[in-house]
Amino acid sequence: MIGIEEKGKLLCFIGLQVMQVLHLQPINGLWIKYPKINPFSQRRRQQKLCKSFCMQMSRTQRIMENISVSGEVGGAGGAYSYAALKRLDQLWSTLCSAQTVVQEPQKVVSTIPGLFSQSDLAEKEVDKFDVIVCGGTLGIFIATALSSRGLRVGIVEKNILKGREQEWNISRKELLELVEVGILLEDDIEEITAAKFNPNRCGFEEKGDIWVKDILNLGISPAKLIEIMKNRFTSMGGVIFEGCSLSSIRIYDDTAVAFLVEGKILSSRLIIDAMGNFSPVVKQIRSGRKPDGVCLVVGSCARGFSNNSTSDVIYSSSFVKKVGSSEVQLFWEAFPAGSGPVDRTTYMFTYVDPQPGSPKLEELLEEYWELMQDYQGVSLDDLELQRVIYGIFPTFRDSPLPAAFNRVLQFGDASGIQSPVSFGGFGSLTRHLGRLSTGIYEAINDDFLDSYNLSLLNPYMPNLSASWLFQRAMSAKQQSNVQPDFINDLLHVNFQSMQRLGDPVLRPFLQDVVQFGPLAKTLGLVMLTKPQILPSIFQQVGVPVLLDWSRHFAMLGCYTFLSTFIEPVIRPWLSGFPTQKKYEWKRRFEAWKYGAGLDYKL
Ligand SMILES: *[C@@H]1O[C@H](CO)[C@@H](O)[C@H](O)[C@H]1NC(C)=O
Ligand SMILES: *[C@@H]1O[C@H](CO)[C@@H](O)[C@H](O)[C@H]1NC(C)=O
Ligand SMILES: *[C@@H]1O[C@H](CO)[C@@H](O)[C@H](O)[C@H]1NC(C)=O
Ligand SMILES: *[C@@H]1O[C@H](CO)[C@@H](O)[C@H](O)[C@H]1NC(C)=O
Ligand SMILES: *[C@@H]1O[C@H](CO)[C@@H](O)[C@H](O)[C@H]1NC(C)=O
Ligand SMILES: CC(=O)N[C@H]1CO[C@H](CO)[C@@H](O)[C@@H]1O
Repeated sequence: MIGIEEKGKLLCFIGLQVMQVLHLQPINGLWIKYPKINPFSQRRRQQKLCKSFCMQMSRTQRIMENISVSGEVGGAGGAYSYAALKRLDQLWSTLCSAQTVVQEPQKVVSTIPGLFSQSDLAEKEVDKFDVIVCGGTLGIFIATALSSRGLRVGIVEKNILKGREQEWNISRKELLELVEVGILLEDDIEEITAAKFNPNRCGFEEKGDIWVKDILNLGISPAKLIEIMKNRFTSMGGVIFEGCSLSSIRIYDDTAVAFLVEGKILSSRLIIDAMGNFSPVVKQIRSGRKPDGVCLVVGSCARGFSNNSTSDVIYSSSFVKKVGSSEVQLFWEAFPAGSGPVDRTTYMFTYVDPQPGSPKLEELLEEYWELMQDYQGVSLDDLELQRVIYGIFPTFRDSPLPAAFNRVLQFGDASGIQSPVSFGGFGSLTRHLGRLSTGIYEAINDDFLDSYNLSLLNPYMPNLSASWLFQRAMSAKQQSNVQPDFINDLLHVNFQSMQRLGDPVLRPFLQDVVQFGPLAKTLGLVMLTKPQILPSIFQQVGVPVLLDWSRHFAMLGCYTFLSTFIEPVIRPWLSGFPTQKKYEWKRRFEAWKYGAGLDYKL
């Protein structure tokens, strides 16, 4: 099979020959017949022709092939070469064209009744651990936290375990949560911070801007952070199996055994699945079902910008736009990059339904090159591109994912605990790490490792479910009768109201935390100031989604009440409860508190 590049070259060659014979030349899109002339100018013309043919290559391909992609590893965006982009687009198309099930998933996990015995494995050597974490990039954090409590932990990572070059953005407040868990030192924060930026803008094209401070205002180097974690983890006796992939898992009554493609066999009491959105275990649990919504992200990091000390947390385009064959609402983010004073990362993202006709990543990138120049007020010719970034983030309405098997727990993006609006996987990890490391440690200590007991660690959270509505509200509907500028308008009204209500309302929201009081106040104010927007909201998201949302909103209120008033009454009795009840109640308290976003302190 010949690749796209060869095809392009072949086409170019054939085209040239044909044109030579016919004496044709393209001028302003018309094919003009040119007279026979001397060989010298003919060669010049030939070069020009070749250039115009090669322009048939997409701009994205030309740009990506001109950037060296050495040394990049997979992360949220994957390995950033043009071939990798094509592969991801292929996967995305399959997902879009599927009915409900993308692909019958492979059976990775199987349950085997009875106790594990070495003789089942024909005397093969087995490494013994308390916990095995599959997927190292986010998994290293929980692995380190559990090691620091004295457990023997192993990590299975299919690449070399290192952070990508592209920075993660986060607030200091969130990093301090890692310090609290005890896996990061305050001094480390300075070391890993590559860029700081303030103020931060929430912009709405043609409507106005809202400025905040200290929101997602640090660019940290994942490479350095992961390096620090890695050293800490191994110094506590942790073992990393790099370049190893999970092949299958067998669950016995007393043990979970992981078989690696490379032939190693690891046994443990608990396996933590931190393999992200596309984890094969998650695919099996969800029976290969297609996601309910998807966020597509494209972007780049480039040198040559001028105004560099501010960031855009979100910037929404004024109108929905046609990309490929569907209408999308585009949003932007821009952050100064740590690699140099005039470097900047800009992202363009959109929420779509995975259905035939949804835009491909390459189509979005083509749009991005054009629009980014207006958005940032620069010309692409003045920029030196360093890397191109893209990713697909699926969401399922029923998140977080409860444990489906004994002894296997989803963690991080695999558990679906991140916000369906921002997909800040690392931000959500920082907030839940303390809760999860304590909970997992207790589960291991007291042997609460069956699926029921483990599910208490990934409980229903009304704040997460309520956020689903926001994603719906922000994704353009095909053939709708709402105004094309509706989404931008809606966001602007909401942000304006939040700003009027002050920091206790605006700040948690911008850090992905949905709370009952602030949400109720914001909605109240929006209805008072702009009641005429209501009918469009109904049309945009539909009555079923709104009804479902009202249920989660009510639960949010309920959890807030339980956490504020009931928990203090029950907590003093906790120490007298039997172990199993104590474990259950502790998890219930956490579900109330986190489900209502009450762990957030201003
Ligand atoms: C390719 O990259 C180099 C170095 O970054 C740059 O000077 C050159 O203009 C680029 N060429 C194209 C066609 O983008
Ligand atoms: C840079 O950003 C600041 C903050 O928005 C703005 O006030 C200033 O006008 C900008 N400067 C330029 C040159 O765009
Ligand atoms: C912003 O860019 C200018 C050059 O355009 C540079 O002198 C300055 O240090 C940069 N500021 C920051 C905060 O990176
Ligand atoms: C939870 O774990 C405990 C301790 O292993 C066990 O006794 C109990 O049956 C489990 N609960 C359920 C519902 O399986
Ligand atoms: C829900 O609350 C938890 C705890 O505050 C927080 O970590 C999480 O980001 C919140 N999620 C959403 C979508 O609000
Ligand atoms: C580079 C990077 O991680 N950018 C992230 C900044 O934060 C927002 C919101 O959490 C994310 O959506 C971006 O991907």
